[in-house]
Amino acid sequence: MTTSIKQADRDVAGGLAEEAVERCVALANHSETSIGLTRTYLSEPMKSVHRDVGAWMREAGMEVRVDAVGNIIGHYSADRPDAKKVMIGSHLDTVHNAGMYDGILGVVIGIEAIKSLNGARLPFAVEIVGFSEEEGVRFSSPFLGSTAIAGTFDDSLLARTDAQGRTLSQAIGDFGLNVDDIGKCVCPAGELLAYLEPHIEQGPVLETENNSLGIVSAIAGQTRMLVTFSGEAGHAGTVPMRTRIDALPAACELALYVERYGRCITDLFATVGQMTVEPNVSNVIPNLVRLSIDIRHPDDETRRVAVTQILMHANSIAERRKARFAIENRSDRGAVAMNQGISDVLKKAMQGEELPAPELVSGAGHDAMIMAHIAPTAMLFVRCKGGVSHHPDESVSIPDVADAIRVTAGFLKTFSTSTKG
Ligand code: HGY
Ligand code: MN
Ligand code: MN
Repeated sequence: MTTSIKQADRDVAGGLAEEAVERCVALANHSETSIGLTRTYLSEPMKSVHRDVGAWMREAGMEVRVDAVGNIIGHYSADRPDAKKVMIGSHLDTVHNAGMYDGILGVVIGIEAIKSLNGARLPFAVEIVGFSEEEGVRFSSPFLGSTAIAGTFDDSLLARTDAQGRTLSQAIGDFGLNVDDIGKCVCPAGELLAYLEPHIEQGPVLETENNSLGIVSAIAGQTRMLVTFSGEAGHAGTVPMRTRIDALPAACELALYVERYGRCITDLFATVGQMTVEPNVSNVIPNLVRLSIDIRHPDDETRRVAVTQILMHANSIAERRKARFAIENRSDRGAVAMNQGISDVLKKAMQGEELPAPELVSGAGHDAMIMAHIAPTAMLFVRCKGGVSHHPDESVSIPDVADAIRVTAGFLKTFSTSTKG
């Protein structure tokens, strides 16, 4: 392609990238909180997100549907009937006090890549998906959207309650969806040719090596648990120190151990992100403390050993302090390698844009680790400033987003030359 056409391509992608970033900023207005961005599973603001994203999908030539677990899907039909499909997307829910690009950018890049086709059809359909729940914030269970499409949705979760006591099943009904239709979300076997997830890196590697984009080789496995220490409540001014069974110092001992353990194993990530104290008043000795433990590693055996070690230590703390302790396993997912063939197509698209194609492991979890069980899957990482994520300072540059849109469109064009659809 001559440089002038290439430059024209770049200019178009630049305009689409500007629009993509504006759209991420616009979606950040749809929040459960008046300050900052928090948008958890099927919360009220998700309806406004569906309104905006649905409009953008239709404008790009897609038919739009929302499935029974709240995934919004734009369908861009193929150049022939009964063609198979490629899915591109990410998630639209956020953590508390989130950044504007985690998940959302991948959906918007997908829409812009379809827009850049200017109505040209491919030998396969393309579906842009905005998954409804990846973070696992509201019901402490991640990937509710993608597991429904992958056919691995855990029905036992329907009875799980959120902080307000609403069950998952009620939340689905509250949003105007029908829990009896969850089975209809499943993507029929063999229909999906590939899944591609564009996503911010959420780490510093691309920025450190001065690359705008990267290809994910594998996604680290992750274990999320809730550990509860139970002691004895009592008057803070009268119960002698040596006779107390105080649940809070027990939990703090464990939190410090988790950090220490995480620091001594290469590539291990060990985090206590949540801690609730009961009765949580200053003049009562805490009798119940619940803490979350999040363990990740690219190697599953190393992660499993870490989980065992940490729980053994928790047990020894409880025994020594005569406290009781309980574990609840909230989520446990093995590491997932990305598909080499699809990653090679992505690499070819990057080379077509004269971009380096560095490979890196993702410590963060993604819907791609679910979709990889039903289709050849690849992830495209986009540099984010300082590697900051899960924070309001999360940010991307328009040129990097333009690279990602061109590469995503290039992926579709390259893939279409190698598929029968
Ligand atoms: O927590 C994660 O791994 C991702 O951001 N959901
Ligand atoms: Mn996230
Ligand atoms: Mn994410």
